Amino acid sequence: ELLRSSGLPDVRERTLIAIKPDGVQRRLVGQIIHRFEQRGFKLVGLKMLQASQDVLSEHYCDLRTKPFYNSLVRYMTSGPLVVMVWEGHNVVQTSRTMVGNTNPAEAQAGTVRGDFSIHVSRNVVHASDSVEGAQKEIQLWFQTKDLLDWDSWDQTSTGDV
Ligand code: IDP
Ligand code: MG
Repeated sequence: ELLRSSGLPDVRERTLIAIKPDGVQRRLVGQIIHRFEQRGFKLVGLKMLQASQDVLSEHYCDLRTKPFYNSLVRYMTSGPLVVMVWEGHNVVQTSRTMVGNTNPAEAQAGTVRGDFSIHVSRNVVHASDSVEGAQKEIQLWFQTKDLLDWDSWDQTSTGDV
């Protein structure tokens, strides 16, 4: 169902986006945030942190048996991450499109990975791959109190602060 009874798009969907250590090292934080703001999504949570092995083993639990798993954890703990929750209509699927293919060699130009990376082991950004996955990841990385449910001034009737 695309529209709510108000006629406005359903904006309650949320996804987890993380700028990986290479993205922080390469000073790409601003450009990546800019793309999500420009697209029209709403930032509801943001923090910079050094990830623990425990959180990463949960975050990447589906990949534990992969040959690259240990190097993936080393990469993800090699420096700070910027972890964010973005909200908006269809944000999970649209973010995946904006981020591009896992393998930068196959990521389209215009996507984050297609514009900023060349190798799958340094692909700059994470984006949740399903609505259910996003809910799990958001719970893993954020406490509910740190997600802010704010209204856009341009959606209130008077614009008064
Ligand atoms: P995704 O990040 O596009 O959702 P996943 O398959 O969930 O891709 O893999 C998670 C992360 O694991 C990738 O973003 C990438 O950093 C890393 N990764 C995936 N496949 C490989 C690989 O073949 N070699 C090295 N790292 C990989
Ligand atoms: Mg994934």
